[in-house]
Formats: sequence, C-alpha cells, structure tokens
Amino acid sequence: MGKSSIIVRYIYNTFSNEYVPTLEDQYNKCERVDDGLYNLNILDTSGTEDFFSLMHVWMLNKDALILAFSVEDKEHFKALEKFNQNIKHYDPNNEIPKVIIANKTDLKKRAVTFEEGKAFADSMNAGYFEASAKLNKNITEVFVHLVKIIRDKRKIEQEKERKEDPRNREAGQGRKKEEEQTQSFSAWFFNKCNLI
Ligand SMILES: Nc1nc2c(ncn2[C@@H]2O[C@H](COP(=O)(O)OP(=O)(O)OP(=O)(O)O)[C@@H](O)[C@H]2O)c(=O)[nH]1
Ligand SMILES: [Mg+2]
Repeated sequence: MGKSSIIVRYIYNTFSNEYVPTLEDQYNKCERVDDGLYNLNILDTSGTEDFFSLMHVWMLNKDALILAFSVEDKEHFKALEKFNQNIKHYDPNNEIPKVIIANKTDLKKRAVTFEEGKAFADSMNAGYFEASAKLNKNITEVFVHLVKIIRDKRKIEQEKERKEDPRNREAGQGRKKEEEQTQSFSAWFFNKCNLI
C-alpha cells in the first residue's frame, strides 16, 4: 500500500522500490506550521492481517489516524473499507481526526477512481489526499493538514477549560494575550499520529 514509503518520504525525503514488510516502527519529526513548531510521533504499523490483533494498542492515545491504500489495487481498497469497521469499535463517536491517502497515483493503471476514494473518505468524515510517495506528491500536505486540525481542536478544548475554570475569569484579557504570545514561541507536542 505504501504506508512506510509515505512516512520515509515525509521524514527523510527518499524513496525506494524495494519492499520491506513492517512489523512496527516509530518516527519523529518536528514540523513548522504557521507560527508554531510541532513534534510529531508517527507510528508505522503492519498491513498484514495477522497483526491486526495489535490494533487496540495502535489506537491508544492517538491524536490522528491515517489510512492508506494503493490506487492500483481494488482489493486493498475493499480491505480498507472492512478495516474501517474495526476502527469504529475503538472510535465509536468518530472523534479522532482521520485522513485517507490514495497512494501510487504515479501509476498509469488505476483500479480505484478519485470518486470512489473521496466517497469513502466522506463517509468517514475524513480528509482525502491523492498522493505518490514515489513522486513526493501530497505527502507533507497530509501531515500539515492533520497538525492544523489537531491544533485547532486543542485550542477549542483549552479555551473551553479556561472559561470553565473560575480562577481564570478574574485574570481576563491580559492573561489571554500573554498565553497567545507564549504559544507562538513554544513547541507543541502531539501524541502519536498513527498510519495504518
Ligand atoms: N509506484 C509507486 N510505488 C510505491 C509508492 N509507494 C510505495 N511504493 C512501493 O510499494 C511497495 C510497498 O511499499 P511499502 O511502503 O513497504 O508498503 P507498506 O504499506 O508499508 O507495507 P507493509 O509494511 O507490509 O504493511 C514497495 O515496493 C514500494 O516501493 C508510490 O507512491 N508509487
Ligand atoms: Mg510498511
């Protein structure tokens, strides 16, 4: 499907035609988005069904989920639709931000159309990116997109917590200004961004 190739392209900006099956790998990258620095922990998982029993561990404390399929392979796509049923079990209210990557769009022969991929992503309320790890097409965009979603989600949650805390009401606007200034200079740390 190209999960590892997508991550390796994103982290090291390289690509290999060689296929090395993944058991489980962790990657880190610091990404600048707008005025903020974000540390991304990315968990690369196995696409082999034998390892799907580990899914409950993969899903623990994740801020985002990326699902990838190869556009040349209809079976991969169908398997991903089935896989989504398992995800629902761990995220029943669809609260974790998700992205679907249609990978290998550099290949001439396609078995899954843009419309099919997009309809699947829409049905999950997920973002949709047509990408190629080989050509470095739409790779960084996926991660930046997710950082923005997580950042905005956290801002809303923090603001809600701040408003609900009576100690913060007294501090008022002055405090808010101070917070904004601090944030633009400090790094934000996200939990793992899971690529399945
Ligand atoms: N043409 C083309 N080939 C790709 C692309 N991305 C990955 N591949 C190839 O597809 C094969 C599988 O890629 P991997 O990244 O190892 O796939 P994976 O999803 O990590 O596989 P597992 O770890 O077994 O789950 C490799 O031979 C890659 O070189 C792409 O964008 N275009
Ligand atoms: Mg892999």
